Amino acid sequence: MNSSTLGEFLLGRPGDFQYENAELGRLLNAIRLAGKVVSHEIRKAGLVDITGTVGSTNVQGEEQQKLDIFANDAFINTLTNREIVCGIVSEENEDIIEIHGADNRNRNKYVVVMDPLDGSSNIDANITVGTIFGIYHRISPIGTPVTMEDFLQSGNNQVAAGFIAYGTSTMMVYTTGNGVNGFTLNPAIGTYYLSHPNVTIPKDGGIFSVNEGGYVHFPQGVKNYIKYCQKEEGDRPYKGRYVGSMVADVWRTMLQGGIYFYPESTGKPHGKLRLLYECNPLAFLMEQAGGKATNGHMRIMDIKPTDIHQRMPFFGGDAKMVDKAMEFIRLAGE
Ligand code: AHM
Ligand code: MG
Repeated sequence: MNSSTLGEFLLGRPGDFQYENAELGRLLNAIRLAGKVVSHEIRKAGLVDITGTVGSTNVQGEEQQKLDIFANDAFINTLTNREIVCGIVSEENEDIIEIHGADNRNRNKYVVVMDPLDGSSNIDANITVGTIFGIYHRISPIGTPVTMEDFLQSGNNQVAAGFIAYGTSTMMVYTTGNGVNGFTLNPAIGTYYLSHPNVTIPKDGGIFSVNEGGYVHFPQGVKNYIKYCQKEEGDRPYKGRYVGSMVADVWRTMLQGGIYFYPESTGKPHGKLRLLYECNPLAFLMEQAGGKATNGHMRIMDIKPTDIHQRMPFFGGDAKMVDKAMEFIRLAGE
């Protein structure tokens, strides 16, 4: 096994970053640190009764925090303190979080979009949850306040993206556009080790992953595709797997192949997943692992966002399987 740590790996790949290497390295360092803090807190869930709702008190009489708020604060504080980021969009905050910098001169170059704790409703059942992040170079001039346009960039402009999964182990998986690498945290010493170099989605994984509970509300093309996956023919029926934590479903897809999708439905005309901080970062990873990510019609990363919390249907995974799903959608005329 390669024993490279995440820190060594970042230092050893100076060509990885389109922009200032040292700064982006520092930014990824901030994210890996916040990930350790959140991981530590999540590992206590159930032990110290920390999964309660905001406002409740624990046995010591201290106010409890929901873990997604804890994670949000941990990432915002860590990113703010490092003086690299001029703004953050988080699933937990309605508005842009502006970071002016210690001297109040808006000198920082990057913006971060994040879902600090995706799938948090799964925590009580001891199921994997994750932090998803995307990093962009700001568009507005340095020295001016961050603007909405800095965040409404298409996923193509991401300079790095990834996730931290808090599962059976804690992992950080990221890309800077030069492939996907995964690092596993050794909790005893607090260090991430390279455990999954150059992740590539296997072809013909034969797994489909969707919340079939929504079947009756899906568009006809999606229904037809699900029937195709279930049909006894050739290498089908495919196996069905659905965790309900996007990070876990996407990571399994990247390791074992297949397709993960969250389509639109009658109740959710744009699906559920958020374009900026769920779809785009995971689409970047999918593509960098040799797969594909679309909204059923076009590449996720080509979409120009119109709203920071915009929702988007998502079909990601093995390119052949995503193409097949899109073919069914096209044939149904949707
Ligand atoms: P969240 O950001 O509120 O946690 O919602 C996103 C999650 C994804 O991780 C997951 O794929 C999806 O919601 C599951 O939704 P559903 O329960 O509708 O299948
Ligand atoms: Mg989410």
